[in-house]
Amino acid sequence: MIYKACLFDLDGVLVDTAIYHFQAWKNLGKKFNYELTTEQNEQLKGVSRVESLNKILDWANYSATQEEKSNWLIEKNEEYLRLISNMNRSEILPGVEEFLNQIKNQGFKIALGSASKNAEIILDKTGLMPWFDLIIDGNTVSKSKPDPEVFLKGAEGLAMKPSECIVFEDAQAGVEAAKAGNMKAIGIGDRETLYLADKVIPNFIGIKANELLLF
Ligand code: B16
Ligand code: MG
Repeated sequence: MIYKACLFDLDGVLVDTAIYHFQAWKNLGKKFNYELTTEQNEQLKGVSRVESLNKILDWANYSATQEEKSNWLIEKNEEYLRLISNMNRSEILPGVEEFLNQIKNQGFKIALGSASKNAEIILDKTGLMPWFDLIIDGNTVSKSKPDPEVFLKGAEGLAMKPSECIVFEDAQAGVEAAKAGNMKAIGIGDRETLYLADKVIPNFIGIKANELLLF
């Protein structure tokens, strides 16, 4: 099988924005006297903004009005944007740029497949944008992972068949989305959590693309 495209999740794969999402949600939790834990934050990875708020309100057992919810989504995002305003190249996860260089040189098309509506801002701030042929993000999709929409749109936008695409994901829901879309999935993280992935690597440090992308 010849693979021609690589589709990357953003948070947890290329950069670690989870710390900023956590900080912003924790601050918001003060409004309804709720202290979000690091374990709960894990469960918010890859989950859209509105679904994240719904989960947190469930955990807090707080029944919010529509108006509260709309205001809080805006406030959380304002705080998140403030927190990421100084992001720069140093926050690209180790080995990522070297890996992107390798696959670009090997002729792979590269797309982003992220749930975040702030993906372009982050790619701009970190200098990752020039590697990407296509951005599919929270502004382009209507269904959240594990629905395969984000990756199927990526394949379609690159004019590739799903079977020609390899997805890189750190969240279980993202790996499920890739498999549901009939794509190969490479998990970034630990094997226990990402057991549905075709391969799992802890990070991109020292990874040889020609070996990893052999299936
Ligand atoms: P935003 P990914 C996801 O990014 C994050 O993991 C998740 O925690 C966040 O809620 C979601 O983006 C939406 O982000 O509020 O910026 O639209 O992992 O899909 O790249
Ligand atoms: Mg992620």
